[in-house]
Amino acid sequence: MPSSPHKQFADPATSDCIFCRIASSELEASLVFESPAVIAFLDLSPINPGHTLVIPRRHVSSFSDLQPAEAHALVEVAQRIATCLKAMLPDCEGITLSLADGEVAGQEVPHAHFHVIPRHANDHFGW
Ligand code: DGP
Repeated sequence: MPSSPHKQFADPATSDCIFCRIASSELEASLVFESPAVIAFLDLSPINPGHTLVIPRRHVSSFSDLQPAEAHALVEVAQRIATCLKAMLPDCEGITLSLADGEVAGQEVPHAHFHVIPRHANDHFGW
């Protein structure tokens, strides 16, 4: 399990949240970025290689409930990761940035997160 300088003690209120457990290093994930407010890691079921999730470290279910500074930090990290993915992946010709807010919108994990998805010609991704 990777050690993190930002490791937090488990909060009983969020200990059943899979992304909180990743943020506290209780569960393993392939981290690509971390700061005191935001972490990013590879999606377990990637649509394309490099598919990354960007989450607030604090447990917030809905994007609408983020503090403005948290929302700005998420977008900034998502942009940095998009830039890196385009530079690093030879077949990455573009990026899909998406966020589902609420079950009806397709949100499966109730901890706000952006998907940063590398795109290439003929990848048949139909969101
Ligand atoms: P959404 O449907 O927008 O809530 O996306 C949830 C994403 O989270 C989905 O693409 C799969 C990913 N995911 C679910 N559980 C885990 C996990 O334990 N580890 C990682 N790395 N990703 C996960």
